[in-house]
Amino acid sequence: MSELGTLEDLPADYRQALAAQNLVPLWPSLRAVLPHGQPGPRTHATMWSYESLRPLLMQAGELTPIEKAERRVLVLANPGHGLEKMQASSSMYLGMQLLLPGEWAPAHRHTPNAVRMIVEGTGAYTTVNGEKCPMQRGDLILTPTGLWHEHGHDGDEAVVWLDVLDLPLVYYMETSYAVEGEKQDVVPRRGDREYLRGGVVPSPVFTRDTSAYPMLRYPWVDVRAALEALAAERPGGDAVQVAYVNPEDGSDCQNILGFSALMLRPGETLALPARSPAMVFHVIEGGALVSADDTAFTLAEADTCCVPGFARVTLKNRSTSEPAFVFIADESPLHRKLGLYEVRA
Ligand code: GTQ
Repeated sequence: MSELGTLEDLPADYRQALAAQNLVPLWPSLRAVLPHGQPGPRTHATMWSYESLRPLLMQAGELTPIEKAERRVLVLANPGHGLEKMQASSSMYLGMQLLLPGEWAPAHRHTPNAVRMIVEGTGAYTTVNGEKCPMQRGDLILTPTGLWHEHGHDGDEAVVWLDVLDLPLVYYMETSYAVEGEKQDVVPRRGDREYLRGGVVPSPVFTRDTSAYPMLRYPWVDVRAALEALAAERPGGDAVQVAYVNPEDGSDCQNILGFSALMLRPGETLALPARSPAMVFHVIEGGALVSADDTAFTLAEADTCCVPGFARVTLKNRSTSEPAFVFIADESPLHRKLGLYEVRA
């Protein structure tokens, strides 16, 4: 690979003449946009401790009334992108959202897709296109692109959840916007009950739901039970992991980001192949060591970290007696659709 000419190699008057016509020479920047062998990600492996951020989130509850915030969120921002960009990776946004008893975060809908992973507290709910989805620790609730959603709270303790959105990508594409709406009428529908167990549906009255998002709430009790059942079946060494999918056709539950839950058996270490999408890990139960190339994090319950694409990732259960449960978000649906998905052995 030959050494290429730099901008400084060019006479100043030539550079000025180019700029005056909105022209740029490629060769000084060619290696930056097409680095050799693999990308040079801006995404840094970064960790956010729940124990450390929680007091600041609760303080936001005292400093900023919900009417002044609409969404009371502390964004988990990756310093590699610059904190002001509010992104965890090129395409993923993470936020910790706090809703206090009696509060209401008004209805809106927007082009980015969102999911909520409930971190603590009970009594809150999200209403998505009229379907009221209760929030319990570990539940996953979808608010896909274009669907109305509002958050309410009938309970008596603080409720916190992790928001995962594809906002950075949708914003980059200049397609990000929101529409504000009125309080929704609740409809008597519960996808999480109708699709509660694979292989059986309510009978005799059940209509196949051909909408893009037939299931909006994935209760943790059921996902956890599925992982426990898989762990009992699978030999050690095979990953115990389930993907959150559309129960009608088995496709990714959203278009851009992918979501899964993983169980690390007691004492288990799992080496993942290097893959092109960036990943986010959030501990639902237990503790895990996450290493990505030369960086390692010790995660306790409710801690979150992100790792860049193409990193070699190893997950290790910190306990030799208890399983650990990890929620994973990644950019794989996007990479697959764009033909950019890569796995390196
Ligand atoms: O709860 O609707 O973290 O619209 C960022 C944007 C949460 C939400 C975020 C949002 C929401």
